[in-house]
Amino acid sequence: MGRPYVFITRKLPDDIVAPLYDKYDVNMWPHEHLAVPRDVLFKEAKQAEALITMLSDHIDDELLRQSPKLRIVANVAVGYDNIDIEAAAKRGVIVCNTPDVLTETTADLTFALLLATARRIIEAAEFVKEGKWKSWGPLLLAGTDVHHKTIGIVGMGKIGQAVAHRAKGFHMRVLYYNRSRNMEAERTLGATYCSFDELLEQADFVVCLAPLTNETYQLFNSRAFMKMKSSAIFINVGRGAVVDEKALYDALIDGQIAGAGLDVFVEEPIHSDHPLLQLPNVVALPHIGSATKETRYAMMQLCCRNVIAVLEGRKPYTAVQSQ
Ligand code: 8YV
Repeated sequence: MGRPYVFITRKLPDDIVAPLYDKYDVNMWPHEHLAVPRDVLFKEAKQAEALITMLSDHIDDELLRQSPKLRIVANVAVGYDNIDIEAAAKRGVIVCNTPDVLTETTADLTFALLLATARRIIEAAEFVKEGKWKSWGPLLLAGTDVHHKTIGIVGMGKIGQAVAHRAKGFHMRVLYYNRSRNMEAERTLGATYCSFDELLEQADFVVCLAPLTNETYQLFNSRAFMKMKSSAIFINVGRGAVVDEKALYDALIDGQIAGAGLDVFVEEPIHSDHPLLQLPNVVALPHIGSATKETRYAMMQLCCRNVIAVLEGRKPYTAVQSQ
């Protein structure tokens, strides 16, 4: 019997994949920043016992059906909305994600984006670099305060909790909405559980960290934006499709809300002529929530460890359960 075949859909650093090369026949899509075409993915998956995938790879029932040898899909992300986990479970394919290792890093970015949007940091930095700083005025690039305000966190999982922890340092009142109550966040951080509508009505900063599911798809629609304060800032580090982007655009244009900080979009990469990117009160980032060297290394490493565990017949470290 030959060695198991592992396909990795993006070029990963040599030192990360070295333990796989020792044991398996490994092939990597040779590009670091370019997604593997679907036909190549199908061809590779047909032979593979393990796939290491990115959010941009759609692992659907059709691909799983045509990949009879497949035993594990290890996704370099905590989210797994790119994978049909029911279909994988049906075919006995284990799906793994990368929880925990990215929690603090993603919470840091969430808070950085909140601060950047509230205090107009990107605009201000460009103002200096473009030579526009000629004088001083009392309201020049004035933003809005963050400290002592109310933050409303939608999706109080581990990342939500880490964001709440940071918010406490800014003396903020923390509200949250989640499919189930997070007693630890309530006990240790004084977070208050409320309905989605109450959160929208009361929060100065509405922070979306929700995963994309059938229930959360376009949760933030025109009705939701209408409920928010006209001074509210909307932050999304969850998934783009949790938001109706047209409704968000209209809410920003009509002054229903004051600004938005977005790390995720319906289509990624977002096209530079997208209407949202034309608005001065939108801060947009290229999905960098977990993007520090330390954390991305930890995520890739965890994927490799999960692959080795499954191919050696052991229990994976971080398998996703199908609901
Ligand atoms: C991904 C993310 O790591 O983990 C997630 O769910 O959204 C990011 O942290 C990144 O998009 C690479 O797949």
